[in-house]
Amino acid sequence: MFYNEGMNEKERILELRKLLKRYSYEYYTLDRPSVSDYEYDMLFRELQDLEAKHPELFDPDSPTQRVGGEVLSEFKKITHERPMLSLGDVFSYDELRDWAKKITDVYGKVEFCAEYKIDGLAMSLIYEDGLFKQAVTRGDGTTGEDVTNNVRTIQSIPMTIPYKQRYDIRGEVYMPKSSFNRVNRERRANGEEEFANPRNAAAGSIRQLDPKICASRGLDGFWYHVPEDVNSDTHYGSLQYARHLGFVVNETTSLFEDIEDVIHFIEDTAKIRHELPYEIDGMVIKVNSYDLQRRLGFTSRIPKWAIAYKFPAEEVHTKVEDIFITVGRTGKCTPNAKLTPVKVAGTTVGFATLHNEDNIKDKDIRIGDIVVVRKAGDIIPEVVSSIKEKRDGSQVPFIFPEHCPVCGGRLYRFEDEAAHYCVNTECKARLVYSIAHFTERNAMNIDGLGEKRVEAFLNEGLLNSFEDIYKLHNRKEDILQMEKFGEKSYDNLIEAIENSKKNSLERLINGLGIRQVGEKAAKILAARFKNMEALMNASIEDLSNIHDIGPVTAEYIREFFDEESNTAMIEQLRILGVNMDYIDTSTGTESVFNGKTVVLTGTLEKYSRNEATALLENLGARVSGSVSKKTDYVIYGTEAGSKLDKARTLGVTTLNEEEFENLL
Ligand code: 0OX
Repeated sequence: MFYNEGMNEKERILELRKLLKRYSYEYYTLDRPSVSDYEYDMLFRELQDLEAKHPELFDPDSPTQRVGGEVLSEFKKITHERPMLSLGDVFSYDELRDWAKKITDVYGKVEFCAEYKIDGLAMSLIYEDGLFKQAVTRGDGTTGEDVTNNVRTIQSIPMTIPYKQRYDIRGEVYMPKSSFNRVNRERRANGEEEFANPRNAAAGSIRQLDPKICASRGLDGFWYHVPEDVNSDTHYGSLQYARHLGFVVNETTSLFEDIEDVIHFIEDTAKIRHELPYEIDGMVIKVNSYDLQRRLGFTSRIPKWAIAYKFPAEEVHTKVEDIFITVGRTGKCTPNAKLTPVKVAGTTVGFATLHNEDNIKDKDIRIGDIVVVRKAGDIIPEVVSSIKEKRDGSQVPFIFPEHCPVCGGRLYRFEDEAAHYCVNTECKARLVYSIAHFTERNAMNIDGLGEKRVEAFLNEGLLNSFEDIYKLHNRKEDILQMEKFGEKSYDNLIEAIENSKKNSLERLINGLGIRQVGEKAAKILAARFKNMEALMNASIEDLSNIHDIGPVTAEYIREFFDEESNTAMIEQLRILGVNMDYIDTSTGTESVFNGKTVVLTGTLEKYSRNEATALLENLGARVSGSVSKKTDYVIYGTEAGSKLDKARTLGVTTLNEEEFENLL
């Protein structure tokens, strides 16, 4: 829409970058978008296409570079120029009053700044010459980790600011509740362990070596501390200036002259905190004047001029009406309490996990007990304890069943494990989950065969295994008799099943439901082994030599293929026409770099670092920042240094630019 006919592509690139930066600032920082998501996406794509045509115009600050760049093999340790402070905390208003009194007794009337305590990950952002230079985690307060590549993907953080001196601003990177729910939904679908709370999820995302993963997690940030007074002699003033520079400063941050007013603010916040789109676990109260902050000073790493008031974990009482077992995809049996519904931390809770047998025994939780319930990390409901004084003799201790509630098979509790498992691979509970996982979008992608339908088909005796999916066309009559099944949906289902036979190998590997092998690991395995046969023959050593496949996962994979019923199932799938080969969509041609880990070092003559990276990634390689024994190739240019030496010491294949080109 801003396109000017006479404009050349270079000008258009520059214009698009400017436009997209503005839209992104309006959307992420101001929360006030002026164009639709669709318009934004179209402009973004146009810029991506033009940049691909003009690699010579590469700019690390382009909006397209904020969706995840170079993959690292470790984070660099960075010493903070000024230590990152911790907060002392209080748990009651009286303790808060005492803290304020100690200050006002000496200094008289004092202005306090009160702000939400965001439950995330403390971070320092460094700007030089008006450009974002580095993001470092708090670490131990003195030394943190360089997570610049990941933080760059947080769209609300400005990459340029109108302030030319070195600028250090600190705040909290957090995961909004909406992202947390989405990420956990995806993890559940992939059979991965869910994050316990948004804080863990944010920390787990920031610690990803591949920034694309971090970018996909929807993190955000609030900025609340400028250690050196810039353009203001108060904390509040420096936050207003930070907002002017483009940072997201929490709007609720407020000034008070009386600690009693601070307490009212805390009380009001406590009432609405569960409705906020992000988690807060308390409030932080700071002395506003920088001068007074300096006079008050510190005790070790804790400033005397700030304090955290922590919200108490809300606990409620309710009755355990029953205890029942659920069986997961891996056969793991989890005991759960059915509760008389009760409101806690913002939602009504009717069920709570009891984790395992030992937990029930240790806490002596009985059916009929009145129990204390709270949400762990304010998210997942859990039973804290039973109230023994409220027993009337009708309570019944829970005896962990010896048999699976779904298939009746024996339950096993393995040595050193707290959980019970149903090991019957034909167990219906396991089957429903397993088959639904097999058909899922990221796996075999069979539309029309979700969990509900899989269950219905199982009940009708139409499905008992993965193989049965590919025999469903023989059961047309039976299927058409089922409720909500017309000719059209039958045809669609059969077509989706037929199409799934042509899937590339990684989808099948993901669908098999091997422990710890989700979408990402499946891709790596498919790219490396190319066909099912080779993967099935891989040794634990072959597998754990692959970057990103740890020794435990390697063992799970080997175990899976050592099980005869699994190899027989795969053979059946092959006979039924399911493709067992990797289809390389990166270039359509086979490349020696496909599935390999490559490190670039020194200066190449014909390619910039980014061009070479893009080229290799298109060929299916993973480009890493450091050399280890898992590296397959080190490609070196002039002035290559320690990485090349290390590669030679480790016996990793090294290629100069000419050799690299020959292999291309
Ligand atoms: C928060 C938060 C944490 C930083 C340096 C001295 C006091 N989690 O929201 N810390 C601080 O301030 C510290 N403020 C906050 N709002």
